[in-house]
Amino acid sequence: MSTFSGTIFALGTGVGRAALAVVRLSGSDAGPALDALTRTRRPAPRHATRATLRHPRNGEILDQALVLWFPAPASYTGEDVVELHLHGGRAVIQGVTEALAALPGLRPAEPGDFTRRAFAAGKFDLTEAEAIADLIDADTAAQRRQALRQLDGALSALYDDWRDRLIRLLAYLEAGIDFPEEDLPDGLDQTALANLSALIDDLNRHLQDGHRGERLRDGLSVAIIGPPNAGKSSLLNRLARREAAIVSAQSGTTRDVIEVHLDIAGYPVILADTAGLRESADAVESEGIRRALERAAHADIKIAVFDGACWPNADSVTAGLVDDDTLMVVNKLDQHGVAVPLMDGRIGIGVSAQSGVGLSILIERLGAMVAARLDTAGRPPLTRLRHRIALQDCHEALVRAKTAALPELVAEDVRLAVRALGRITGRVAVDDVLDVIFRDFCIGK
Ligand SMILES: Nc1nc2c(ncn2[C@@H]2O[C@H](COP(=O)(O)OP(=O)(O)O)[C@@H](O)[C@H]2O)c(=O)[nH]1
Ligand SMILES: [Mg+2]
Repeated sequence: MSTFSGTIFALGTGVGRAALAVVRLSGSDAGPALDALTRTRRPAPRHATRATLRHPRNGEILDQALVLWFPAPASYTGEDVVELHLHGGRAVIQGVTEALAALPGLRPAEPGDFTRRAFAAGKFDLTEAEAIADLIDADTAAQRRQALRQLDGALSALYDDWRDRLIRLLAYLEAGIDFPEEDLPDGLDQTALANLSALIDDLNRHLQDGHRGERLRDGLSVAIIGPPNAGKSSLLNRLARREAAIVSAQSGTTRDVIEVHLDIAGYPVILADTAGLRESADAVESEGIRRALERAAHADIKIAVFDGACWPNADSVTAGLVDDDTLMVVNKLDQHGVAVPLMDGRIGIGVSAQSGVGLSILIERLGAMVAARLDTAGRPPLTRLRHRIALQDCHEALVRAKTAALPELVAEDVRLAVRALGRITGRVAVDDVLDVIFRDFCIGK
C-alpha cells in the first residue's frame, strides 16, 4: 500500500533537442491520463504501442508516440506506470508536459520521486536505490561496474548477512536472559564470543579498505608538480586532449590549480596542474606555489615533471617530494633524449609533452597506479560515507558488547549494532534520512 499521494510525471531523458524523449508517469491516475491523451483503448500491458497523442482540451495533435502501460505492481515504482516515448523536440516535450499538468491528479515529480516510491513499494533497498543514482552519475567503466554490482544487491547481501548473524546471536543471548541456567557464566560464552569476534574482524576489513569504493565514486586526485617551465601545463593539456591550461615559455605562468577530469584505464581521475615550485617574490605566484604544495600533499598520486633540458640536475624541491605515490617524468625528450631517467634508484619515464612521445607509457603506468589504489579485488566495497558512519556505529557497539559485564548489556549493544546495519539498507528507515538520500537524485528518477 503506497503512502504517496498524487500521480507524478517527469521527463526521464535529458533536456535539449534529441531523437527521443521519454516521459514517465506513476500513480493511480497514470492510466486515465494515458486514455485522455490517446482517446483510444488502453494498450495491452508492457506492449509498445504506437499512438497519436492529442491535447485533452482542444484535440490538437502533440506527437506520434510509442506508449507503454505497466499496471501495478509489475512496474518500476510498483504503482501504475505509463511511459511515453516521444520525439525529442522541445515543443513536443513542452506540449505533452503541459497537457499532463492540466489533467486532474497529476503533478510534476520532485527529484528522486520515482525511486522513492519504488523503495517504499519494496522494489529494492536503500543501497540499491543509491546504486541507481551512482549509475546515472557514472563517467567511467569502473564506476559503472561498481554501481551495477551494488544495484545487483552485492552490498545488500553483505550487510543483510551480517545483520542476520547478529539477530541469531541476539536470539541466543535473549534466550539465555529469559531462561537462565545456573551453570551458565555471566557475559558471553565461548561460541557467542567467537561469533562476535569474527564479525568484528569482517567489519574491520570492510572499513579499512583505503576508501576505495568512495574514491571510485569521487575520482582519484592526481597532482602534476615540478619546477617552472618543465612542461607541466603542456602535459596536462596533452592528457586532457585540450588546451585547459596556459602554456608559455615565461616561467611562473600557472598560478591557480587547474583541474581536468579524465578517464584513466576506466577509472575516474581528477588531474591538477599546479604552479612551478621555486622561490618567488611575487605575492600571487607565492600563493600559487603554496597551493601547489598543499595539493601535492593531499593528492593520491603525484606526477613529478622534471625539465629534460636540465637533466640530470633535477630540481631539488620537486625531487624532495618524490615518494612511492609519485610517477617521475622527465619531459622534453625531443630535446634531451634521456629515454629511461633514473634518480635515487627510481625509474622515471622520458616523455615529450610537445611531440607526444612516451605519453602512452605514462598513461599505462598511471593507469596501473590508479587501479592499484581503487581495485577492490572482487570484494564489494564500502561506497558511501553514510554507510561508513553506520558501520562504525555497528563496530563500536560490538566492541562494547564484547566486554559488557551483564548479559542484558551485551544484548542491548548487539541490538544497537543490528539497528545500525538496518539503517544502511533502510530496514530501519527514518524519514529525514530518506529525504537526504533522495534529494541527490535527478528529477525523473
Ligand atoms: N621542446 C619541448 N618543449 C616543451 C615541451 N613541453 C613543454 N615545452 C615548452 O616549455 C615551455 C614551458 O611549458 P609549460 O607547459 O608552460 O611548462 P610549466 O611551466 O611546467 O607549466 C613552453 O615554451 C613549452 O612550449 C616538450 O616536450 N619539448
Ligand atoms: Mg604551467
